[in-house]
Amino acid sequence: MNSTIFITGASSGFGKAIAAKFAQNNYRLILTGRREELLMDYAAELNTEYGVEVFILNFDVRDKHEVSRSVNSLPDNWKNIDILVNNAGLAAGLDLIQEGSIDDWDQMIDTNVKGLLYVTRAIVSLMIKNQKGHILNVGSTAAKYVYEKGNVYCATKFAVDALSQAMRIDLLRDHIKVTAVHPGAAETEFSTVRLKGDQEKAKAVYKGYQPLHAEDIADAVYYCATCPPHVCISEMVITPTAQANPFYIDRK
Ligand code: NDP
Ligand code: 8X3
Repeated sequence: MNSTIFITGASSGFGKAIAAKFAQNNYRLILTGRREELLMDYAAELNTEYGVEVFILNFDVRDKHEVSRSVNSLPDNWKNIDILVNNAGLAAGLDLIQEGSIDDWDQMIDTNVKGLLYVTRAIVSLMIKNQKGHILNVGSTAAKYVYEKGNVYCATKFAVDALSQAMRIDLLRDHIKVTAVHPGAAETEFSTVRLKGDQEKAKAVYKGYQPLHAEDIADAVYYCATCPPHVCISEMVITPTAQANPFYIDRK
């Protein structure tokens, strides 16, 4: 049977591009997210284009009961998960800490940190049974540097970095690889979500330089996930050529 990949946040951006990349390479896909209709349409598209099997799970990563119920509901022939990509996440707001919205903070912490933990806990026991697997966590350059108004978002991504290191240690005995992929600026729905639907401000984030495409991150994830069994990429930081880090962008 072909290998199976479980992707959170597959309705948009990186998750969607990762799904396409693995579909092109004949993986069986488990695609998850809250927007069920988008996932259903995309599953049909991938199935038609690449002939791959796709299973949809529709849940909010913040709800630990929904997460475990959804993962437990997988039919037996979908439970041998080879790769988990913890990608679902968001930034909500861009505010000084003294002006930040507590609801935004809750949403980011609950999604980016607690959601990632809930999904990992549900899937890792399936991998441990097989004594193999690969978890790839999507962090960010915001996991490496804190910038003005990035406060809580950066803190959640620092946590993703720390948890990736911790998982790599704890799962060593079970032969499970753990990789953190840390992208820089990429034009997806990310900035529109962060800026609460303000398309103009979101576009301005990427003005004057070539940001990453979601497909660039999909290629990186695919590379990390297809190294030989004895090779584990611990982490990969990927920025646009025009970006050195969150502070230095060569805008023309
Ligand atoms: P998008 O907004 O395009 O995609 C985010 C995905 O996460 C969507 O599929 C969304 O699905 C899902 N998601 C969000 N909240 C939840 C939730 N509560 N439960 C389930 N799924 C959820 O952004 P990106 O593709 O850019 O972001 C993907 C990851 O990459 C995030 O972790 C982000 O922090 C990180 N990142 C992004 C960068 C960028 O510049 N774009 C750079 C570095 C890291 P749905 O709404 O259907 O639930
Ligand atoms: C997204 C990249 O620079 O907006 O994680 O934090 S940044």
